Amino acid sequence: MKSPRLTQRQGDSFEGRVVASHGRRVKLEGPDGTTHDCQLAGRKLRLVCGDRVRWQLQAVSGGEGLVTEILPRRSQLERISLSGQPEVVVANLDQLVAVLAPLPEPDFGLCDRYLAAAEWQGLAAAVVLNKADLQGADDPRVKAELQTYRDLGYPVVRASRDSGGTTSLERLLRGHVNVLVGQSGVGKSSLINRMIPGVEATVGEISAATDEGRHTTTTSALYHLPGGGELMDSPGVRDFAPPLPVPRDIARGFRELEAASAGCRFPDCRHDAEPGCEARHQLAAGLINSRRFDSYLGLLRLAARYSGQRR
Ligand SMILES: Nc1nc2c(ncn2[C@@H]2O[C@H](COP(=O)(O)OP(=O)(O)OP(=O)(O)O)[C@@H](O)[C@H]2O)c(=O)[nH]1
Ligand SMILES: [Mg+2]
Ligand SMILES: [Zn+2]
Repeated sequence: MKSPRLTQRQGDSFEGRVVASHGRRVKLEGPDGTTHDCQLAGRKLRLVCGDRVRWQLQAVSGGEGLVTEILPRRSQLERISLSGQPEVVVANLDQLVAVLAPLPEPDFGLCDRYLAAAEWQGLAAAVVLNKADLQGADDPRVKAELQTYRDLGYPVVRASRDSGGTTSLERLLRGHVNVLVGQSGVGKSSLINRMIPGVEATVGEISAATDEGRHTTTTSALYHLPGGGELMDSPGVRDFAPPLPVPRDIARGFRELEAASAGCRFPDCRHDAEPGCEARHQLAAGLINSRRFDSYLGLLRLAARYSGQRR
């Protein structure tokens, strides 16, 4: 039988999608679902999971081709790296899913920053409380914080390793290109293993997750969901800082502030110390969650500092 591959020649060019990225080496998936190990041409090219590329059939060490071009990204999730530079985490996604768990202790400020990054990028966003089988999942504080996200319009679902424990999450992810983000040890890779048959993403013990500098998942990978759509795993973080917009745009990352700002006296109100601020009024009346407001102020101060430096 004639294989289409026999008709391909060195130098032929194809389109592919990055499904795993390890520095200069990437695994690509073609439109027909076949995968190809490739290398990056040139030092400047930086690829992340979800990227669409052009590659050329060519004998390279440990691979079958060379990626020559990255196609325009329709969206991306970025963070500030330890060296202070913006760094793309994953590309061409449409939904960010922030994963929390009773253990390690949930960092809701981190969750707020992820949700703000999603808002600035125009991505849909949702929150998952994983390990719902643990007692801490019903802690009143955890429940109250999750209700705050729900009240803001974010889908919030519980998930666990119990049978049927990922049904709501699967419904939420279906048809989207999703990324799972969150602290190390919340169970992102475990969720992937449970939802996607045949996948064995590495899962770490919780002790490893709390150990400084050790993270189980070290690179991102893209998986296909059985019900349609895709899911990208990402390495867990201890902290996440998105690249910040100018101070006056920070509030766009917080739905409650966006809503309140129509009532503020000044159209460019930063909800800081301005008179006639509706957001401050709602905060004082207990209508805006003060922890969320603190998350906002933290980002506002940071943005003000950076934009001050630039001048
Ligand atoms: N009780 C309980 N434990 C879980 C559940 N899901 C995952 N775990 C445990 O949580 C630990 C961490 O799981 P991982 O899937 O490696 O976490 P991760 O978020 O991928 O961690 P990083 O790759 O470091 O970011 C492992 O010991 C899992 O067995 C769950 O639903 N319930
Ligand atoms: Mg992991
Ligand atoms: Zn205001």
